[in-house]
Amino acid sequence: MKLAVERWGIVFQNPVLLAAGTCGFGQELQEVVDLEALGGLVTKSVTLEPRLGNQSPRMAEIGTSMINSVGLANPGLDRVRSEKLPWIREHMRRAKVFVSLAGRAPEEYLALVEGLDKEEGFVGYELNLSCPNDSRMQRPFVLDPDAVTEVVAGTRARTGRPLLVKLAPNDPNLGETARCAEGAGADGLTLVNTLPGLAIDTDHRRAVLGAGHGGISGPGLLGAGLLAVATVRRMTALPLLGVGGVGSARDALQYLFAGAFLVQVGTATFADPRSAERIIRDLERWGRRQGVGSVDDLVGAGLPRSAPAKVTSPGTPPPGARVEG
Ligand code: RRO
Repeated sequence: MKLAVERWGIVFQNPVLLAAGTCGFGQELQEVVDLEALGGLVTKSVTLEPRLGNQSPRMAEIGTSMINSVGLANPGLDRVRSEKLPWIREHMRRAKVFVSLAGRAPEEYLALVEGLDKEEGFVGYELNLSCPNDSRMQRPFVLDPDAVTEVVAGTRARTGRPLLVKLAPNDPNLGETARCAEGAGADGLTLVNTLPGLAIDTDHRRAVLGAGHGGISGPGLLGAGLLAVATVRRMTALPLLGVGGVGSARDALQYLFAGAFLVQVGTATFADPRSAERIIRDLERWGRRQGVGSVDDLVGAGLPRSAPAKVTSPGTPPPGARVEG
C-alpha cells in the first residue's frame, strides 16, 4: 500500500505524525525515535514569551488513559527561532513539521506568525485554540466563534503556509466551529485536543494534578476523537487530522475511515516512544494484505459523506457509524 499522502502541495511520506505536546520539538526524542521515518510532527505549542508551566504533578495515569495539566511550558518564540528551528532544519528533512501556536489574546497568534513566517524548516502552523489548561483564560478560544474568526483570519492574512486549527472534543457546536474556521481561511482541522477532566487522590483527598483539573488523553479519548472527525467531515470539505487515543494501526485506520487523512500519535509515545514507527509498519502490512492501493483510498471509507440524518454536534451519534478494520 502506498503510504504517502499529498495535501496543500506537501507530500507526507506516510500519514502518521507525532501530536503536539508529546514530542517537544523533535530534538527531545532524537535518541529513541527515528524521526525521519515519520510523516511528521507537531511541535509543543509556542507562546510569545517563555512559560514555565503549571505546578507539578502535571501528568498522571488514570486507568489506561492519562490526564495532564502541563500549562503550556515552552521556551517562547525567540528560543524557538534561535535554537529549535535550526535543529529541525538540520535533522528533519523528510518528516514534515507543523509549529503549534498558542496565546491568551488573538493578537498573540498574529505576532507569532509574524515572528516565524520568514523562518524555514516547517511546513505550516497548527493553531492551538483548544488548550484546556491555561488558568488565566476563562475558556479556550475555540468555544468562542468570534475569537476563532479573529485568530484564523488574522493569521491567514500573515502567511501562505497551511493553517490547521485544533478543535476541542467538548465543543457542543463542533460542526459550526469547523465551518467558522473554514470561513476565516483555515486549510485543515485537527481533531481533537484533550478532554477536560479531573482525577482525585483519595488517600490525600485532593486533586491529583497540581493545577487541579487537566486534559484527558489516551485510549479513553479515541471514541470522542473519532466521533469529532466523523461529525466535522459532514460539515466541511477541509482536510482533517485525527488525534486522540491512537495506539495501534487499527486505531489509526479508524481515524482514516472516519475521514481523517493524517493521524497523530500522542499519549502512546509516552509508554513506547516507538509507537508511531510501529503503527506505520503495521499500517503498511495491513494495506498490503488487504490489497489496498493507497492511504487515500481509505479516507472516509468507513462513513459515507452524505448521511441520511444531520449530525451537528458530537453529542449526536453519526448514522451508520460501522467501522471494519
Ligand atoms: O500544555 C498543556 O497543558 C496542554 C496543551 Br497547550 C494542550 O493543548 N492540551 C493539553 O492537554 N495540555
